[in-house]
Amino acid sequence: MAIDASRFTIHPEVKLALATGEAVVALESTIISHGLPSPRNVAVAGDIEQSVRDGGAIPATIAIINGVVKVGLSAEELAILGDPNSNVVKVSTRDLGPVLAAGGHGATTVSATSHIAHLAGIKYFATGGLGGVHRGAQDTYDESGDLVTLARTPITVTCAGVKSILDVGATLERLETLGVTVVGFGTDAFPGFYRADSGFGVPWRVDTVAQAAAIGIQRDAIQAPGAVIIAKPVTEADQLDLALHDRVLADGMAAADKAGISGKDVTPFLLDWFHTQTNNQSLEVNVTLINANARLAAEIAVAALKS
Ligand code: PSU
Ligand code: MN
Repeated sequence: MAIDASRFTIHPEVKLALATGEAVVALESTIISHGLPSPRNVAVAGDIEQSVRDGGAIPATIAIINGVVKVGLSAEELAILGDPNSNVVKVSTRDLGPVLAAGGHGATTVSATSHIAHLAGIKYFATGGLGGVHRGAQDTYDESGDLVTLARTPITVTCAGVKSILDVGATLERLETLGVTVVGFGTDAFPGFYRADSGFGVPWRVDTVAQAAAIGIQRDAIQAPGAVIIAKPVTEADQLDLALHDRVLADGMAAADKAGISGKDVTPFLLDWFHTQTNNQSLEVNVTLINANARLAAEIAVAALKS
C-alpha cells in the first residue's frame, strides 16, 4: 500500500534537501515530550536542530501532530510537543497505528522515528541514548522496542550509547543477535550515556567521520537489514560523577518499583528522577551529549555525500 500523503507530510525545507541530495538528519521527539522538563525542552529542541545545521545538514524532527506524521516541524509544532498540557502520547512503532487512527499528537521514540525516517528516505538520525534491555528484564521482559526496529531499519544512528539506566551488557548482546552494527566513535569503550565509558567494549571503532560514513554506505551496498549505531561518548569533563550516578540510579529503580511504574512509563520516570535528584546535572549532561551527537550525525551525512 502506498503512503497516505494526507497522513504523512514532509516539511518543504526537508523535501527540497532530499530531492536535491543534500544532507538530512532525523531527530526524535520523545526526548522533547517525555525526556526533558518543560519549558527547557522546547529551547533544547531548537538547539538540537541548530546543532544539525552547524554540522552542515538539514534537521528533520519527527512527530505526529493531529494524526499526521510530520517529517520536519515548525516552531509551533515544537511548542505543542513541549507543552505538558498537549496530551502527547509516547509513540513507539507499535503505537503508530492507534495514534494515527485516533488523530492525536505523538512523540516518536527511537523506534518510531527510525521507521518514519527510513520511509521518508532519510539515512541519518541523532539521539541521546537508545532504549534497550532493562535491568531485571529476566523477570519483567522489559526490552525497548528500539532494538527490534533497529534490527530491520537500515539507518545510521548517532548516540551516546544506551541509557545507563539499562542492563548495558544484555543490550549489547541483543544488538549482536539482532544484527545491529555497533561502532565506537574515537573509542574502544561503549559509551554509558551520562558516563563516557559503560565498562563494556565495542566490536568496531572509527576515528573519522569519513570512516563512519563508509560503514553506512557499505551496509546499504550489501543490503544488510539493520542499523549502524555510531556511539559517541560524552567527554570525561562533561560526564556525571560515578558515585552520584550509581546512587541516584539505585534509588530511582527502587522508587519506580515502589510506585508500580511499568511498561513505557519506566524510562520517562527514571530520566525525570535523575534530573530532579541530581539538581539537573543529568539534564545538562543530556543536553550536551545530544547536541554533540546531532552535530556529528550531520558531519557524517555530509561526509557520505562526498564519498
Ligand atoms: N534517550 C534520552 N531521552 C529519551 C529517550 C532516550 O536521552 O527520552 C527515549 C527515546 O525516545 C527512546 C525511548 O527511544 O526513550 C525508549 O523508551 P523505552 O525504554 O520505553 O522503549
Ligand atoms: Mn519498556
